Amino acid sequence: MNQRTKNRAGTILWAALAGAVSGGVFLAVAELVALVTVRDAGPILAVGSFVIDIVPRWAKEFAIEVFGSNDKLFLLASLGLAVFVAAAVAGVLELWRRRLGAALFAVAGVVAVVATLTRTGATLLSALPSAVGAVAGALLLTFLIGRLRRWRDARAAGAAEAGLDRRRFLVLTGVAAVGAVVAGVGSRLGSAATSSIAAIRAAVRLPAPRSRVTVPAGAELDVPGISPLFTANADFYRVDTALTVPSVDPATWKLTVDGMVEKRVELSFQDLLDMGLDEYSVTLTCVSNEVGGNLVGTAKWLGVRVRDVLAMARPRSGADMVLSRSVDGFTASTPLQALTDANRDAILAVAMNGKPLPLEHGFPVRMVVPGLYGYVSATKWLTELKVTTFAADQAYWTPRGYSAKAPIKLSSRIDTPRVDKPVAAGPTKIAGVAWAQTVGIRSVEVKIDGGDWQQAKLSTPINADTWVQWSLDWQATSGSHTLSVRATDRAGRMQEQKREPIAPNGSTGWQQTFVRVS
Ligand SMILES: Nc1nc2c(c(=O)[nH]1)N[C@H]1C(S)=C(S)[C@@H](COP(=O)(O)O)O[C@H]1N2
Ligand SMILES: [Mo]
Repeated sequence: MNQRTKNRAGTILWAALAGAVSGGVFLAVAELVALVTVRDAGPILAVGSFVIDIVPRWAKEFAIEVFGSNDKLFLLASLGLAVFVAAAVAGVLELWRRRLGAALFAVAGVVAVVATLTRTGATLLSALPSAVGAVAGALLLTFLIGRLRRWRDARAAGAAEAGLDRRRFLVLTGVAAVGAVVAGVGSRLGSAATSSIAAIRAAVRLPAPRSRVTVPAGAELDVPGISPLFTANADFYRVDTALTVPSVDPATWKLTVDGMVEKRVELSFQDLLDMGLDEYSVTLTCVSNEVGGNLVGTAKWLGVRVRDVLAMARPRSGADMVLSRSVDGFTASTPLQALTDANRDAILAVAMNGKPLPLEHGFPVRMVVPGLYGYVSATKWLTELKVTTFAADQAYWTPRGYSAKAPIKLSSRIDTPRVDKPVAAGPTKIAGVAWAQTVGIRSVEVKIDGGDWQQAKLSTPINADTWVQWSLDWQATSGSHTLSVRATDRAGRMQEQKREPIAPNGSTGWQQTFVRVS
């Protein structure tokens, strides 16, 4: 490579770097403006939330399958990377034609502004961070590339100032880069540190419940490796479309019950507590749970019955659905029947395992409906109950390829041993959990290799809405083994053997696991 080609390649690389730094300044300035105007209105979060709402079902399923609860981190990291790559391209374009790179920044700014304005609760002010950030990034890009040109031209002319121009460009780019990192990281940290919602939650004092869940003797089996009967809040699976956890202050929170009702009702958090709290044990399940998966958990929920709240508003005849709405715009369609049924305790929950709802699990109020998958019932950060019809309204996931109604399918899971939980030869236990919310589990059977189905021992059920634990004694011999499990509910229905995918309304199939015994 001759010197001229080398110089040219070098200049292009420097232009890309100046572009990336300008991209960083775009994001950092936006975060800084968001900190002092509208929290969480930065371009990455806004575009990220927008992307979550428009991605096709397979992409969402892929993200949950591959990244689990880190799916959002992955999305944010990809978006960040995309911004830097696009900004680097803008740098090269700006070098090629003046204003072309800046124009790309303008386009990015417009995209971010539009994405921001489509978010639930957005105001014109929410557009400010992206707009100011884009302008700052574009101005910096124009300036830095101008400097780079000067250095290039001076060098080409063999001018004495070439060295000085080079230093100027490098120093300015370096200062902008450091400034962007400091402002960007500082803004996000400042935003987290000054967000008062965690402190507000810590200060919440809930009244003592009128009734508590009674846990019968034998409700919990003592088997190493089995899922605990109650899932700790920290271990409870989390699935939602929220890129940042909504901050909802119970002091200003209110629930509106409207739509096809005789009387529109508004309740404050205190109104809800004043209705009296009872404790319920319910196993929650996500429709995205694969056979053998871990998107299922049990908690003691403290709350008031939805039917008591609905009774105040008096639903009109003809209504057959309640569309529950979150502050972030998510909605779930729940059959009115499931909420008013005297045999089913659908609740508005304010506490989970003895603590106010964790922020990620819907603080301050969420719905919990036994027997229905989370996406059609378990709305977190709840703000509205609209009494309506399935004909008139659709929930968030309905146009995205999931059924409008989705009762939980009876299922069972092997917790131990598993591929990742091998056992030693000798006496051991095969154990796990099984659930058939609202009906209850009658029996669980296990098959080892080609043997007969054997009855597992069941824990004493707390109620029909809570999973049971099961276990089977096994004389494990060294080598590889195949274990299968299937459950039957109290109505005598056996778990579906045929494998079905999670879409459109939940997976089916008997779990089979391979274990190596040493
Ligand atoms: N606001 C809101 N509520 C939501 C969701 C959501 O995306 N947004 N997801 C639902 C789904 S799909 C499930 S499975 C449950 C999960 O509740 P968890 O995260 O507390 O386990 O919440 C439900 N409630
Ligand atoms: Mo879900």
